[in-house]
Amino acid sequence: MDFKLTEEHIMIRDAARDFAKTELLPGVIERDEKQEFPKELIKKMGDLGFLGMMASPEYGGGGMDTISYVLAMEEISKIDASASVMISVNNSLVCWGLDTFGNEEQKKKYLSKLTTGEKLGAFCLSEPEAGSDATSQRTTAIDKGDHYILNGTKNWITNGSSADYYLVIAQTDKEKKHKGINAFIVEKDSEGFEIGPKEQKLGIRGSDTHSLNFNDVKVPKENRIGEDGFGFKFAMKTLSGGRIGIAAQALGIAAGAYELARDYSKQRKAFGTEICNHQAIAFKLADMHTSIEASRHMVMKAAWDKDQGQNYDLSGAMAKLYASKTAMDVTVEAVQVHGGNGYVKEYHVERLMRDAKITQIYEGTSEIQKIVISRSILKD
Ligand code: COS
Repeated sequence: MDFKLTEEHIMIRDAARDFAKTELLPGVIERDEKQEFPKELIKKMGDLGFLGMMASPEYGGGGMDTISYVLAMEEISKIDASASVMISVNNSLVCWGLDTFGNEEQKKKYLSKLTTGEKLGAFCLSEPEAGSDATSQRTTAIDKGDHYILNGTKNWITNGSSADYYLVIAQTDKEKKHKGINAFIVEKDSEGFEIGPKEQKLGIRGSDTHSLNFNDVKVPKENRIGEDGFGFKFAMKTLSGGRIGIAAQALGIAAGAYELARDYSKQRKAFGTEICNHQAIAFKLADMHTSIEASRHMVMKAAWDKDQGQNYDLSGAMAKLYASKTAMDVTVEAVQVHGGNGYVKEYHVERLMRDAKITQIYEGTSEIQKIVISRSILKD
């Protein structure tokens, strides 16, 4: 066993840390308030290689391992979870999905632009009545020979209005249930494609979340990913890796809140001494640090499994389940350590607490992770 990061890993982690501190920290409170994320910042993330970290270099990707990706996700999430969800969706759902399952033409045409930030991607699985129950797709994709016609609505789509290319999951043959589902690449300017209202969210408010409508959208057959009926497997396999990214995001949110609470406790005085000298606070910090360190080990293990070509469904689900609970618990305690200051925006911890909640919901709720985990441990 080797717990030591390589020099390259340290370099990537430090680059992400610097970027988060210099580019993302200024303005993070305003972006949360205004619910916006400027295009220039997305471009900068692309220029620095954060949007296509793991994708193949021949298509403009960074060719990095999953460990590098989770290290960057952690650092960026410490400061701005709205930025890190864009990075996560583009990297582990869109780019990884296309790199792994797309054909040569699709990779040349779409992936090579998504890895560099020239174009942004979105992943469209959830629907008003198909969130956790993902096989119940109502969006239809009717086979018309050389093209499909898409109709339906997708909900809570990250990068909803800012994306250029959308990976859309839809039902082609209802009789075949999940084996009749397909995945498609849909371009933003397709006729009949409409961006719905922006969601007013509790957290990750800087990220751009919309519903999307498909009204007789014509999608060429060459934009289907994989064989006919591969769409549900595509979604499941892609989400399995996505969950490692969200686990790293949760870890970062927790670690960011913990670091703020630790530093605050060393300078804030009460009853004649810094509050970290009171056991009530010191024990909170001990608990926070311990659960963060445990989450970090789980996230790294899942990333390592993926890099080793081992199955990571179980380790990824466990990492997400545990790290997202840690994010929730730690951010609540970080607000508590800050007292009254924790409840106001300029101390950042209240935002991190609001941001933490989504990590227990998206890319599979905690309850879904428990389904994946229990099925996996009980199957033999
Ligand atoms: N990798 C590859 N294939 C997978 C898979 C995975 N990780 N998980 C499931 N599958 C396959 C199964 O093998 C099965 O295929 P076969 O019939 O060929 O064997 C098929 O998918 C259906 O699987 P299953 O019968 O287990 O489907 P369920 O309806 O019971 O649902 C869960 C399985 C709950 C795990 C799935 O619906 C899920 O992950 N839901 C949450 C979706 C989600 O994350 N939503 C958030 C959207 S993104 S913000």
